Amino acid sequence: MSGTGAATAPLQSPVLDVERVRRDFPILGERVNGYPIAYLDSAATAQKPRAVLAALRDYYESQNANVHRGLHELSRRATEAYEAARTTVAEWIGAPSPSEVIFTRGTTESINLVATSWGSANLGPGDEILLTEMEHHSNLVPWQLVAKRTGAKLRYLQIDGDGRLILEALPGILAGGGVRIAAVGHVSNALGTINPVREIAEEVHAAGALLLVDGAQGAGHHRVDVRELGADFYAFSGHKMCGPTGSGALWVRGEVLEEMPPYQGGGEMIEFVRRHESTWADLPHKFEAGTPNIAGAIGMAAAVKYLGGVGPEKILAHEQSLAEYALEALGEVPGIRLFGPPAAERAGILSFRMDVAHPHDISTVLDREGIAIRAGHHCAQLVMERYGVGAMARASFYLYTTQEEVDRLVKGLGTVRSIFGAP
Ligand code: 7TS
Repeated sequence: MSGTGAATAPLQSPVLDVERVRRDFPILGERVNGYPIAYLDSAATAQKPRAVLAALRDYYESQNANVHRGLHELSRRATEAYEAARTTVAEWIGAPSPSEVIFTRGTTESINLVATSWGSANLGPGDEILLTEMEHHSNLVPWQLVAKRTGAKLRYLQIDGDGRLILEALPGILAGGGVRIAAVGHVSNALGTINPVREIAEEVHAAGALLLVDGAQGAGHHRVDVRELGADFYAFSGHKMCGPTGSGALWVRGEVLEEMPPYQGGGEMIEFVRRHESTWADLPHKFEAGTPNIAGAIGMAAAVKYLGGVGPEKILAHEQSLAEYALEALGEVPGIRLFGPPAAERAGILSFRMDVAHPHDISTVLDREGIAIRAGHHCAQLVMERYGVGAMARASFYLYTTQEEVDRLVKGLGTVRSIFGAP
């Protein structure tokens, strides 16, 4: 879209020194099909800065041992580093205490933990679980499973044509008195919508229910304060915020966590084991059965420190300015359909379709020019159903994304149009 006002804007982000940030990410120097990689798939997983890679290497080179067990020096080092990581991650989300933070494999495991442990203990026939049509499958299927087991019923908040939750329906749903828990995404991975979580929390709490926030697309992208948000549970993934794969966490408000039964049984989570019953370790270890992903937790903490050094406010401002730029530039591509709200209400996630080509074909053509996007249902089939489509193409941005990469995306869509026979 060269020639449009948007495309001739300065390449440098007004808030973030992107070129400097990019030097911290070795993978961004890769070439794909002869082009420098334009990685526009950060909502699936983020790239890793040198600081995270170095923390992982340092852990394995000078600290590796199992945690909480050995009385030897390496085990002490590993335990200290693992627990220090918990404190770093707790501070990142404003958790009042590190003992309220459980390390998990990621958002999916965090939500399964809540649905299984809290859900089994607190839900029964007549109770309701409130979800939204915007949720990732990770925030739907665990609730479907627990609803089947307990006899609880699922209710849904719908989405409007612009990708916003229809909050006007919330009081009516809550007035029924059946909702025991609401589970809502902080940021939609399919539409980019930033949801008004605090407003939802107030209404949900006034109705005597709890609120789980799926923070997979929130935690590494802007400042999160779980108390300010009013959440009772906050689930997030390390790998989507520049940490290693297989790392993640769940924060649970202390009073709620105290009452929850164990999720999995095994080593580390017990105090004492007898033949027919056992007692549980202190929080949060009661919820961390088996050898945890020690390196993952340490790498996730290194990612938090890195993102903290850049500044979460700057990251959000950068993503939003890119989203605004991209919405305008993509909006001028003939035959394009954009999904989701205006830039001010969205993160750096932009889903679209083209009249001439299926999302999979769009992605394949772009890949030939070194541009990586996601195509498919984005694990959000209720979103696809809402808009009457089977799949969408999605570009997603992070702190290392440049305007030039957005320009390449727009140009690439021109190639898609010419290949698929548009005039
Ligand atoms: N919730 C949301 C909102 C997500 O975007 C994702 C992953 C998850 C939960 C699950 O996270 P995980 O780390 O446990 O897998 N979203 C995506 C995506 O958009 N493309 O690939 C994974």
